[in-house]
Amino acid sequence: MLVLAATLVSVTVLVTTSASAAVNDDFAALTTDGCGVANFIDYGPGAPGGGNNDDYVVIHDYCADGHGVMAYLEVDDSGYWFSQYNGNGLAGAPVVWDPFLWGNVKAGQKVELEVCLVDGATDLTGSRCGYASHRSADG
Ligand SMILES: [Ca+2]
Ligand SMILES: [Ca+2]
Ligand SMILES: [Ca+2]
Repeated sequence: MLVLAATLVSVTVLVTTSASAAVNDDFAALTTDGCGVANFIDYGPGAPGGGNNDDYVVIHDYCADGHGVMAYLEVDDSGYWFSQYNGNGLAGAPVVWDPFLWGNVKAGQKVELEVCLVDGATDLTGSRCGYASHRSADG
């Protein structure tokens, strides 16, 4: 029994110190027609060849509708929205975007995502915008 208890303790330590925190804080924003989707990924395989990544966004374009997809992200009501464009179309690859270059999301921080259909990367008047927010449980 003593051996078993020691094993359980070591497993617990491994889990709590893993880079992939215990609570999955994934969430997504969708355009009103579902053609544009921005998925916040708490932890997982990031950009191809880049290895695992703590906190990033994947921007999907699910419709061959002549529109691209723009995703916007804000942290803790900072007033500053980062943005990233996916102009690859339905046939192209989703865009893997890491706006957290200053550091990863911390426990208790609020992440807001908005996603719109746009006509080119410089289109400031997106349409069918959708919004979602999530407060991270454990970073
Ligand atoms: Ca988490
Ligand atoms: Ca995370
Ligand atoms: Ca499209």
